[in-house]
Amino acid sequence: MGLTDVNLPIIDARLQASITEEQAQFFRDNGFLVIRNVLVGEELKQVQADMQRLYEQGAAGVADDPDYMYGIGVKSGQSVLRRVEYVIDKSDSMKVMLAHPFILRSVQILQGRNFIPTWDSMVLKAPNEGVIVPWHRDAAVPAGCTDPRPIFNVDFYLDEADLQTCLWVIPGSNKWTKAAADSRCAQPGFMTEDAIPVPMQPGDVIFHDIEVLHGSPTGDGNPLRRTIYFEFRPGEIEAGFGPHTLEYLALKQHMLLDCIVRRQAAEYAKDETPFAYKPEGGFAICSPKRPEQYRYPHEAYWRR
Ligand SMILES: O=C(O)CCC(=O)C(=O)O
Ligand SMILES: [Fe+2]
Repeated sequence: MGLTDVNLPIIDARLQASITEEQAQFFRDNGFLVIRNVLVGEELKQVQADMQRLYEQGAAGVADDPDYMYGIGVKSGQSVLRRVEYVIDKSDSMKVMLAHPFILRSVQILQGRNFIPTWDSMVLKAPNEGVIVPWHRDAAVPAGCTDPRPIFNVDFYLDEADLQTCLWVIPGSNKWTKAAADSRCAQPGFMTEDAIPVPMQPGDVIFHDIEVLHGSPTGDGNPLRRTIYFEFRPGEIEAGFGPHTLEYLALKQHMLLDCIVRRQAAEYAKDETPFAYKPEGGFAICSPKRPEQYRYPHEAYWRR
């Protein structure tokens, strides 16, 4: 069997409550998983509208705010918005989305009950700027960690990604050595012989392991593409190896609990069974506290 002959599981979030054990194993083996129809109806509309506002605000130019990150447009040579950090702080529909029960139940299957939400960002492909995202890993597993549970991003697509512009992944590259991954990333151009494309519709989600190789080509005349990245980590890996302090983990757990309560008050989530976050052992929460903020800057909580 060739590298790219993977049998993608077909997962529709409207038809099951979480990923199955078999689908979880596909993710562990291949480093990615596609889930259709996670955001639907009113939630999709609300999230799209809020992120459109944020995109337009950012695209107009936000000075002196490190949360708004710009690059040079390939076509225009102008400054273009490429990323916005801490989107949960910037929009209520992002707080509600963090508590999506299908997603949290599935994260729990892969990471255990003590999972922690870490990064939350919007990644952008500006219209017509043909930005290429070269082959990369998002991050390395912390040094010294041998815990096999995956650290991964949940990518919520708010716009279509067609074969011209979509993400490509190399199945199984999450298991490669650093040397093998570095050598593949050093190949010139955006080579796809050993990769598969992952076309997406608005509301679909990709789980991608931080160590799976991925990237996207330059699409000629590409439309705007907005993707929300929520990263999750097993609490035991964070506690043992960082990169954040223990204080950060507790703050983010309270933030997550608050977002779960917020979701229960959202009209568009009223018919669903909420996720029950029940961390245990040293991660157990005795009394939930209202979070003081929704933006805990990573650099303020790095370990020494
Ligand atoms: O959305 C894409 O095409 C890739 C973005 C990406 O991998 C990243 O920003 O880390
Ligand atoms: Fe990435």
